[in-house]
Amino acid sequence: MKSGFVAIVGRPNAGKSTLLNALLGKKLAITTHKAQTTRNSILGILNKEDLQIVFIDTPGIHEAKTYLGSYMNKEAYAQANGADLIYYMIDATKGLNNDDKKVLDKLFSYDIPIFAIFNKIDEISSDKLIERCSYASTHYDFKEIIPISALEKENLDELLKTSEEYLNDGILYYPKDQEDVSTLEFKISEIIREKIILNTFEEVPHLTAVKIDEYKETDSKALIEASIIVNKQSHKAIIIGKQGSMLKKINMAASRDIKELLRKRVILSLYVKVEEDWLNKEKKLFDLGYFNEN
Ligand SMILES: Nc1nc2c(ncn2[C@@H]2O[C@H](COP(=O)(O)OP(=O)(O)OP(=O)(O)O)[C@@H](O)[C@H]2O)c(=O)[nH]1
Ligand SMILES: [Mg+2]
Repeated sequence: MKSGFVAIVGRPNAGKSTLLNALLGKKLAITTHKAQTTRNSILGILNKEDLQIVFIDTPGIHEAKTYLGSYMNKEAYAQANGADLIYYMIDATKGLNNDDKKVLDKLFSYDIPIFAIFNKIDEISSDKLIERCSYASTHYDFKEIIPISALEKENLDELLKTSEEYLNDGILYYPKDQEDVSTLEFKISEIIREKIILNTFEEVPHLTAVKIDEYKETDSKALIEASIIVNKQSHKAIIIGKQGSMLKKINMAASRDIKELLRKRVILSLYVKVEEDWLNKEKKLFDLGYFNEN
């Protein structure tokens, strides 16, 4: 029996959450085309005969400008530091740059095997890919360099097979039938946040959070009340939209996905609340589930 923890880390938008979902064959983490979508670490447990890999999706490491940003970076580093193996995700269409260097210098100091995962190979020529992979292999001590497409599920079998070699004979960390550890409230709040990110622009997605205030379930339906926390009054107007049109759009899109998750009728009520500068208030962040355990 082999088992272990694999942390998926990297810069924002590299495709970490897409990879987690692809490896588990279900949507455990929200993904969008905008950077800094993921804010918490999200576990996905892959169970096979004689194998259990706990994958940990983490927030993209970036230059933090708020407490929330620092929390996100700290979370990513902490998860990497506790793992048996680190996948360093690189957007192959961009390659490694100076921002990666800072992150990698820190990750390599942990003395944990690191794979360079070149993602999005469906969008790049093989010449460019070879050039970028060879740069990675000459400049860093990656144990393996593996090109994949998380979106097209390309080369994931190879990734898994190679990863197994770096795991130890171990114990079962979770029951064999468990695939994730996220609470229902977390999953629902993330679905709502995804719809906000997809429907709003510029700084608004980054300055918005979601909190589930009430959750009631009967056999036939779920009643959910959630607050959308915004940073300032003008953002409240944006999220509500003309005659409530934006909020309605977010509600409809979220309800559809929540219904699929719960497999029952969903009555979702959304309220928009202004909490000035919530991203820099430790207590507020704690209440919203943004705190480091380690
Ligand atoms: N073409 C292509 N796009 C991809 C691939 N993997 C991910 N993407 C896209 O890249 C964007 C970012 O994906 P995410 O999975 O949200 O990226 P992330 O690394 O989790 O980003 P953060 O959570 O912000 O750090 C999305 O639009 C994905 O659809 C891939 O293999 N090929
Ligand atoms: Mg993500």
